[in-house]
Amino acid sequence: MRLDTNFKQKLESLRLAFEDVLSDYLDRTLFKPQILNESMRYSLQIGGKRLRPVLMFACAQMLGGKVQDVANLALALEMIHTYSLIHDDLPAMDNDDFRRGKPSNHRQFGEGQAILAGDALLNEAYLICFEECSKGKTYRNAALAICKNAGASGMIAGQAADLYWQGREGAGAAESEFIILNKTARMLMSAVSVPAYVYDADENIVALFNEFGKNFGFLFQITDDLLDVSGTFEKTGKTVGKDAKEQKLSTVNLYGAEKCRELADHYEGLCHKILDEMPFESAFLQELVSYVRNREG
Ligand code: GRG
Repeated sequence: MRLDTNFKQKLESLRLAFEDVLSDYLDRTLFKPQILNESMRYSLQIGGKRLRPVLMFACAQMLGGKVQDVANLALALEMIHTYSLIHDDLPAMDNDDFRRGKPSNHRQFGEGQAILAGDALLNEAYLICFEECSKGKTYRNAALAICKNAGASGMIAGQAADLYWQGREGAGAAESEFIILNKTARMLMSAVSVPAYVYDADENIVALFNEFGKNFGFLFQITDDLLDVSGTFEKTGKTVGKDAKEQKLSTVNLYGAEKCRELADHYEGLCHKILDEMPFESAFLQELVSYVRNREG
């Protein structure tokens, strides 16, 4: 019970640490025209779990470093994540009217402005990554990981495959794994590997962090798919029940909910095991894994 309270306090304090980083950035940034400024801020500020920054900060601390060391890269990653959600919600993609419990960006500002808000967030994120590169080789490696995982060999590849297979016959486990690895897990691999790069961890440690991020990504996506059938709008902040209606290649559509619960347990176990193998104190991340397994939103 005490551990649980400590976990929730730390989760909240890391989330708030990121909100401070974001506020500082927004305080010193003003884009023109006003509609661009508003639409970018709208999606950055309407909440979200901030899972990727929290993971990055927790891994930095686990390696003996500080939140501040990776603050700008966490900001860049969350900006890329936010752009991907704006574009994913567009009528040409997932066509969703709600995100994070509020009207999605295009419902608020129109499709054209939503596309531009997403483009702007992606470009600003790359600008931050470039600026971080001036801190030296370790930061260049970290920035490179973020850009690779988000790009044509990462999240965009996953999204393209996801879109391709929607409503199409012939996809199985291999296609589903490709989508989850790229669309979901790569961004989480960035979150956990950036601190390892920044602190110049040896390559075995970087590989362990990436392996953890990958399995955490599978756990996260499978629980996301389960929430699409058993979650609520109030808790998830998005429309539920869409995967079946729109014939998505979700794990629940492919394997059924019962098997997905088993798969989620499997990936949860793998995440715990990888953390056990790490030569660091990992209590917070261990609890975060269980928290994601049991999440309702
Ligand atoms: C448009 C290039 C492009 C990519 C879109 C993010 C994404 C890729 C699609 C959204 C749909 C989806 C199921 C993505 C998998 C990853 C995922 C579950 C994202 C939602 O992340 P959360 O739950 O979001 O961390 P919050 O709102 O909490 O930040």
